[in-house]
Amino acid sequence: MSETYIEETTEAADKVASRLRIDRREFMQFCAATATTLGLSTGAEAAIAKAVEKAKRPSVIWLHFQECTGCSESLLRAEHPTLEKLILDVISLDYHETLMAAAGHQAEAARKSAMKANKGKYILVVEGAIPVAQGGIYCKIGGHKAIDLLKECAADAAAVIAIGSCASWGGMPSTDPNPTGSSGVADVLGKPVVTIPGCPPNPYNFLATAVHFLTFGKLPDIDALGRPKFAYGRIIHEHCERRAHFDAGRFAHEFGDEGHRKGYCLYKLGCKGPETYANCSTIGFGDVGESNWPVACGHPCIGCSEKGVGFTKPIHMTAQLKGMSPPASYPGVVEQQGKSSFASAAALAAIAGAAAGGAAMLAKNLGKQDETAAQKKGE
Ligand code: FSX
Ligand code: SF4
Ligand code: F3S
Repeated sequence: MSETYIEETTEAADKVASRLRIDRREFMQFCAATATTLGLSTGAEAAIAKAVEKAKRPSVIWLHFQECTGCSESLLRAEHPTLEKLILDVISLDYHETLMAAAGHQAEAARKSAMKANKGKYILVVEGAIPVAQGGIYCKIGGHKAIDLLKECAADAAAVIAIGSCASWGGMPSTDPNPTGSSGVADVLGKPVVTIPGCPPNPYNFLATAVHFLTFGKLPDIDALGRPKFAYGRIIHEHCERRAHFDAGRFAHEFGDEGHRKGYCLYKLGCKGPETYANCSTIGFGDVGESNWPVACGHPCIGCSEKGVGFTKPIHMTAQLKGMSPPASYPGVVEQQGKSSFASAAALAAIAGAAAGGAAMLAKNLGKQDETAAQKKGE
């Protein structure tokens, strides 16, 4: 990095820091964390700092439908005032029903004028599911049905972002029998949109998406479900701090039992980490340091961000294992000596034949656990 580049970055960071009345170091930490969240290479934080300093804040129209406002709450918690300041600095939040001072006709006028002034350029953020049953009569705002309001606002938007599981695929309100026909934004609009699922989603995933738009003039790469790959490219289980226990076959079997108190893997309590794509295990929540996410707090992941898992599968049903890779490249954390069960022998044979990969190692571990339980009972 050249000296001029460093000077320019420092100057940009100083400007933003004084604009937001925060510490420059705090701002640069944010830029570095965002660059890391986005999976960008070293030096990208400088580009982000400059973009935040220079770019005209994109106008954001934020709609609320069937939801609990947890998505907005998670973005604006008092625990992370820096995040709140940055969000409101990075975007120009021109319409947001729960945050704006205006009400009634004034609020409607604010929405219309922001849409007109930024036609084709504003970002539409949708929080909450859209009820489509019986012509969409179950949710109305300012006299408009949610379904109509969504279509009207989406027509002239530069990009549409569905924040939270409700807007992404129906989420909690779409739970069977779904009497109001709660649906996700993409289904209602009939075209793909960027989705940031989670109930609530991690605020940094939204902010990193907005910063990407600001820095590179486009939204980040997404997968087939519209999820930014930087955040939803891998399953939670791959980076879980309890993963070593899973690999070694050490599980909690009941809340409060010895395994639970020792921090063992929560798979047998129904953890959906092995079938949920999200970065909860790597970035955590709440800006209070590491290990602040459901599994670290002792509760199995319920797969709140994954369609077909969260609010669909019973919480204590064991997860379907996806993308399992055997820990063949490193030794087991605690290998039992001597006895081997039929399951572990079969699994080892399968590994030797390189046939069943992760599933085989899993069978070995689950077999070992059962064997340990049997030994304890003196069988
Ligand atoms: Fe709530 Fe948002 Fe859940 Fe839904 O988050 S936290 S019910 S995803 O739309 O407000
Ligand atoms: Fe972590 Fe859950 Fe995977 Fe166990 S099953 S390692 S608790 S994500
Ligand atoms: Fe949700 Fe599981 Fe993350 S419950 S917040 S996807 S750990």
